[in-house]
Amino acid sequence: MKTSLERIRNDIEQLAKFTSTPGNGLTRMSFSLEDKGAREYIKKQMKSAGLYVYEDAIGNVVGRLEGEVDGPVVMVGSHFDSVKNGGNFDGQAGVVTALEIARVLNENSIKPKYPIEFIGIIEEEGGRFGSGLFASRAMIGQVSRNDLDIYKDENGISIAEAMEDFGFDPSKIHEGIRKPGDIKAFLELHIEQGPILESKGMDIGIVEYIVGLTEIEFIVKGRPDHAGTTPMDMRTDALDIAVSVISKISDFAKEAGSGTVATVGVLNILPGAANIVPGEVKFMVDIRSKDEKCIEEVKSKIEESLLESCKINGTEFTSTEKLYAPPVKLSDNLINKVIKYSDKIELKRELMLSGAGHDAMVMDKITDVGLIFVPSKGGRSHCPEEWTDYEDLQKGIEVALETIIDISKND
Ligand code: HGY
Ligand code: MN
Ligand code: MN
Repeated sequence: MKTSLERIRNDIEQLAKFTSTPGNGLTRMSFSLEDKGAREYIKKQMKSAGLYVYEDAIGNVVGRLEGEVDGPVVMVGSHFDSVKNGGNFDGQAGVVTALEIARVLNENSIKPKYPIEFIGIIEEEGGRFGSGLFASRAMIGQVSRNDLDIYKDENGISIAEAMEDFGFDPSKIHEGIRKPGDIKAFLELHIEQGPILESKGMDIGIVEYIVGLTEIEFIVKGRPDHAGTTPMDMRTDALDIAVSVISKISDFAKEAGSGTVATVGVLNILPGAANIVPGEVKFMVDIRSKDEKCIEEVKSKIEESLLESCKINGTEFTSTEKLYAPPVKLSDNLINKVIKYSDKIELKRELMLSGAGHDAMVMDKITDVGLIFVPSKGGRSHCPEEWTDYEDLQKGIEVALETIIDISKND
């Protein structure tokens, strides 16, 4: 092992301190105080690994190691924002991978042919602004200046305002765009967030496919009325209408097959008082499948069911797709390299489908992408119980190190 277990453990433990919910998992929203703390830690580690450190126009933290040629960069990293009350490894494991690779290259004076960029990516979860895969989508030019005014947090602060507060100029967002050809390859290490590797006794997962996903916001209009004086047959209860559809969504997913999943993780009732008939209900549906047709099938069943229920109640609904990412097949070139180095280190490996979305699925639009999984204890993630043994993380980092050395030294 060329990497240091102690440094890996220390990175995870230090990063875990930058949370707004100490004692109840990791909560690190983009452009927040916690972001600031984590960002400064990452920058400090990058500087001490001899990198040229900068923040791009999107707000990502980047450490750069020059190569012999001024060619396309090899990029390695992951996101450093989190979900609410999440775990210490989601995204963070991939950032620590980048930091540790940078340190090993530095202490062994390894000079690559191609420049390497080690990146801490913001707003992958969309936890603050409801805009998942934000920074990677911005990197490939899929986020406009106008979007920065539209995406808002629960206090109505837009990404543009939050960026300005942080010292970034939202009008310069386009300067963070990477064109096809700018990046030679993008490698991400991530925790599996599922039970497969642990249950099969595997050391690492090599991702072949990432499921497609959509996140849709539905708003059902009702009529707020007095809960005590309004007879049941005179109500337009937005919650009644929404629940009559929400209760069918799990079956819609099962009927679609191909491992399709659907989740309602957000449900807001307005005005939100015990003695007022719900006047409006907002709920978010997250639908994922390796088959795009299944995603479409579940989405249209929900909309048809809502249309019917609203018609019966003389009301209406709106649906807004907040995020869409099609399923992707990752690069065979990188899959084969990760296989080669897993075998060299004699690790037990498994080719996999990722049920979680990752920045890798967006970067795939402009470059070859590789995604390495390390086991999650009990398959748990997006919760304070999320855990990966440091020794397992280190094995994955060793494979990532060998892969990065290979692709940054060879054409
Ligand atoms: O939702 C996801 O799959 C990822 O954690 N953003
Ligand atoms: Mn996540
Ligand atoms: Mn993640």
